[in-house]
Amino acid sequence: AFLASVQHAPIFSIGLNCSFGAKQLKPFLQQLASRAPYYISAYPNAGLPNSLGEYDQTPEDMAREVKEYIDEGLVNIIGGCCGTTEAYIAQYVPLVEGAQPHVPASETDAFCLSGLELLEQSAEVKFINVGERCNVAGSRKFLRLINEKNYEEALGIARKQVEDGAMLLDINMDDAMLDSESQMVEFLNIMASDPDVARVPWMVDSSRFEVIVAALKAIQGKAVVNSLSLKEGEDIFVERAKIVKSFGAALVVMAFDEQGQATTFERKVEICSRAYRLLTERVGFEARDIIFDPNILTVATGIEEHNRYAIDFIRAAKWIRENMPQVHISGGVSNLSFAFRGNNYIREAMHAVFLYHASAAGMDMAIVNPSASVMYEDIQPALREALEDVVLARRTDAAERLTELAAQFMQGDSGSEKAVERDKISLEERLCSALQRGDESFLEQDLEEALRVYPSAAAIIEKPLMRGMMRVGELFGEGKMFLPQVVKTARTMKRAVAILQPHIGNQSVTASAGKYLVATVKGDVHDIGKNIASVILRCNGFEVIDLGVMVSAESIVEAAKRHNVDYIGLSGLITPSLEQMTVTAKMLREAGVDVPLFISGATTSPFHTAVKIAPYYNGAVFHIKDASQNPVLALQLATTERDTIIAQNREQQQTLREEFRTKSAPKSEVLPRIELDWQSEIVKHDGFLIGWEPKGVTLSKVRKYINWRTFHHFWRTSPYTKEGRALRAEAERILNRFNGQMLRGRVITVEAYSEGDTIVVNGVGQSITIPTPRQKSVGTDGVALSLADFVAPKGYDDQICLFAATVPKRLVTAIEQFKAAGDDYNALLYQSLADRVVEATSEYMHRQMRYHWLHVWDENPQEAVAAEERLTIPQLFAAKYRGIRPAVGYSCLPEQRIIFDIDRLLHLSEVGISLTESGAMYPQSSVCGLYIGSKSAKYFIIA
Ligand code: THG
Repeated sequence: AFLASVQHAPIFSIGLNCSFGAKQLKPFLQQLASRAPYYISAYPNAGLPNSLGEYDQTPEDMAREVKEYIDEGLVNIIGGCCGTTEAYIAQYVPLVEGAQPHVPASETDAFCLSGLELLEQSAEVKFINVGERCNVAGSRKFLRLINEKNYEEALGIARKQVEDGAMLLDINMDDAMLDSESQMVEFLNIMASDPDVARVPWMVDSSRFEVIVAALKAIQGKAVVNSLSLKEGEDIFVERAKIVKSFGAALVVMAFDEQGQATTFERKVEICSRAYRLLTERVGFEARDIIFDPNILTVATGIEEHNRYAIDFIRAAKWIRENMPQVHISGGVSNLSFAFRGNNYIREAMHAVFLYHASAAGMDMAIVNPSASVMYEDIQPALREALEDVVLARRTDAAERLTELAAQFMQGDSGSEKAVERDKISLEERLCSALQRGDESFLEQDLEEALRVYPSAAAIIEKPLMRGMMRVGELFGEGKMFLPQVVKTARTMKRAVAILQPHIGNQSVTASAGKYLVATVKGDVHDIGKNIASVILRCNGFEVIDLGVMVSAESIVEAAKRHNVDYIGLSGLITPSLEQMTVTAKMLREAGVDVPLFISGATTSPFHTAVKIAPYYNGAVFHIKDASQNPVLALQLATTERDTIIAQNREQQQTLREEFRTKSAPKSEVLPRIELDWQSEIVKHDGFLIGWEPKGVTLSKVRKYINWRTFHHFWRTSPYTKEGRALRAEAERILNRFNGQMLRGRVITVEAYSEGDTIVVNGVGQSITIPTPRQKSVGTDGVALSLADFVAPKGYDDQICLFAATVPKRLVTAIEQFKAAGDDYNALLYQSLADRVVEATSEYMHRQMRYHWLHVWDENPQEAVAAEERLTIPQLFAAKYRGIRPAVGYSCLPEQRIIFDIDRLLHLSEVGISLTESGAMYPQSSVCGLYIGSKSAKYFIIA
């Protein structure tokens, strides 16, 4: 995309900001040098930064690499950026003396447009199709959505066209009832926010030039203007074309002039030739950026003068291609078939026939409905002949004959191709693939058919549906399917079972891979990992009994016995849940349950499982690191490998237990600690408790603080793949709906001092002691750290902040509603977003607090605030600010119960957070912790 913009943007200098060393920059420079018609100035870093952010290359090393640039003629100016000094630059002076500077590449002849990505016409991409559906004059639905300001669905129309293969999108807001100019700009800005839609170049379609100019200002890539014509004479045409050229856009010219629309071959040719001369001679327009539209007009209307409209377009295309070989030829194809409105199959077939002939004549672009699927080759011969009679004007009665024939092909919607394709595959295949694609459009119809074919409803679940689910499980295991798709699949399965439910009655469904009970233990509300595990288990053919969150040991025992389950999975996030898991394991043993027990959740570990759970249970106990591993292990246990796996696991746990005994032997040595100069470290105390809340601040404010990397990590997608981009776009659309929701959070400043490995906080009339365990061994700096090291001892008047944040109420309600409706996919998606939103909120709150604090912290407040303002979002994510923000539950702040003490000072319920008996926060997307502001605190790594 960068190369595309360099090549064609109407600008003279472009900076590319990237932290590259000379070696890393070189391949990029080579591409740039061979393709861009510009002089190049390069100033690489002294290599890539090492893990400390320093640059290791010497001037000599770097000069060696830079010499290659000069020898290959890649640059006109050479310099140095991060890590370089005069000593480096001095090395380049002899290298450039007498050297051959870079000669700018000549501009390519290829026709290029760009959105976020380059669209280049080439031997492979000869024909460019433009999506017509974002047009208020051409789509009733789009017009309605724009009128209702339902931009989300309107954007969906744009996205669907790209999915259907549109390489360019036409956007038209010309409606008498709309303020076209502002409407155009508003919608383009929304389109720009969707990475799938912004990927392709855009064509701005308006008969009003002000609208076009406003649109061009809102577009970053190389766009197409649709259109100008000679309707208002040469001067206006030339003046406007100059403006279009100044934006670097390509231009559609319609075959209109002062006398009106060109309908005949001669008039089309006459107007296009005249426009061509004006553009190339008076405007200096590149011929390859000109697109002629010789008017596609409606045929088969019953009016004789219309009979030659199509053939005259085709002939004109041929003439233009021969006489002005560099230009492009386009047209709005759907106009052709207005006479057959209501018969989409005939319309699509007519378009296919027209494009077949017109592209052979030289047409290389078309505005079309990208979802059209009728192929020239697939049209029945008799119909094709009738269509060609019309398009090529071969018979005077062509229109009548086609009208007669068309009735047989009457079809309301353009689902034609789908229907045909579906007929080709077996029922079982159809059901299987519906599951795999998570597509419910024909589910009911296919299941009805299945009920007639299969002996029972249960058999349908056991055979085709389970097979589909198993295939999904396999594909996911092989990394060929993505988590979001898998979760969607599970939704389709649920829907299928719901449809079959009335027919199942008392029949038992048996093809299950086993019964798997899952629960988040008592005192804990975190269920996102557990929910993913359930979905994946279902995809692998397990019958999942999900007991939900905060489930007591008694309920787990009761359900395990009642359902006679084959596996039990316990999940929990906070440290008290570890204890609860032990309690549950013991109670299961007492009840005589000994099926394999799976332990998972953020604070669980192989160590804890081996030492604190396995000894208290009769069956095998496995620690699971990743939710998606649940079914893998369960399925393995169902094979003959079972005994070996269990024995291995038992052995490993024995080793861990022995390790634990030797490790936990009391250590006498006192580890070296850090010594800080408190005078310069701490926040000066000003005697008052400060409280702050993001009052009246909406979610929109914190969207830029959302760490999307973490989001993609959760969903195991890459931000750069199609799946990843689709997921991100979906997430952004959801957030759009919550933009106006109020943030919820609170920060207070309290007096604090350290005492050994604890921090003592003095609130109003309350004193709390926060245990901050010291690291068990020394780090690279030779000391063992505790959070308390960064709070001054008694007598220094130090302060820290306590904070808590949660997500807007409506987001929580939405998650609960999806859960209640059994919609796993949306529940997970919203939950994973809520987790990011609360993190973003605490990032924002922390930043606000630093602003308030910095003037008391630093000797030079202006500088301190300015430095803080300069931090980029990635720098914030990398915690490059002053101070740290540990949250309760991290190993440096492990005591969950301190949350009850913090609650007494912060009053969490006023923020919207409630606590379980174990100190878990509800909503589960909540955080609570400390801001510690001492200067050196940033050296503490919160893990
Ligand atoms: N040349 C150029 N630009 C153009 C056209 C052209 N822009 C507009 C138009 N013509 C191309 N776009 C469309 C869009 C939709 C339809 C036709 C042309 C269309 N719409 C259905 C109909 O009217 O039957 C609407 C159905 C619905 O409401 O969904 O056919 O020629 N340069």
